[in-house]
Amino acid sequence: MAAPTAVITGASSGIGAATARRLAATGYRVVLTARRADRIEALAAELTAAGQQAVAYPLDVTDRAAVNAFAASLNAYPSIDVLVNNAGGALGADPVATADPDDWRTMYETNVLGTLHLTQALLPALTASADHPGAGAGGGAGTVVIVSSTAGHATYEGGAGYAAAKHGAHVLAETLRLELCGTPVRVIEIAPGMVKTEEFATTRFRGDQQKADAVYAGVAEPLTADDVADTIGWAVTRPSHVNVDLLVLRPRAQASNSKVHRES
Ligand code: 8X3
Repeated sequence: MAAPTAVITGASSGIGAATARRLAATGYRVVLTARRADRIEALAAELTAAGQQAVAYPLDVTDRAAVNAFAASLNAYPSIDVLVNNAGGALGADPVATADPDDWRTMYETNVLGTLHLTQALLPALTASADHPGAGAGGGAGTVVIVSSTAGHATYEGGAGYAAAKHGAHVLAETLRLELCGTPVRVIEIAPGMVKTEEFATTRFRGDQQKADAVYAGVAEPLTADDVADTIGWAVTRPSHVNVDLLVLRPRAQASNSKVHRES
């Protein structure tokens, strides 16, 4: 049987790369997309050398024409079974009074419109996909994963632009699930809290390492990208009639967006 295919956006680092590794190890053929070709090509080569199936496709999720061309290129595969909308991220942590509208625009474009582009472009293939191993019988079993955030469910000071975008991603997931009810495609939202990755906070603070480090200061064990990938891998490998609508995960030391236990 041909391996099921999973498309992962933002696969160049962090949660996206970890998810690609996890799904490839589970037996998926993974299609890695991100803007940075060198990174996804290196990861695809590494997975391939380990006997797994991986290809890289450089892609900017905000470029609709490029996303359409990418979707057309996937016709070569027997099926597209899983789409993990992971590309996104935060820019800035300024109060509403002084935040940069350009940051907000970029966050909306990547976190919301990027997810919309990929989902629209791949939905026909996901709807037509054959059941993956372990799934129940049926004519098709596609899975859309949306990696949102705890910022998609509550806000915090300095977080309005990011929280607004992630609330948008959450609403997209909720609405899509309603609209696809009765079709063989399920919609899974994974909402991570504090995850320490190599780039999330440094990108948010534009390379200011002190500010980035302060996010995790004193937190014994923030989540890792692997923790989130493990959860995504679990959710997508449930039988196809089982839908994990929404899964919120945080480190034990974080009880809410703003209540975090820090060792002094
Ligand atoms: C990341 C969670 O708290 O940095 O999506 O907004 S937070």
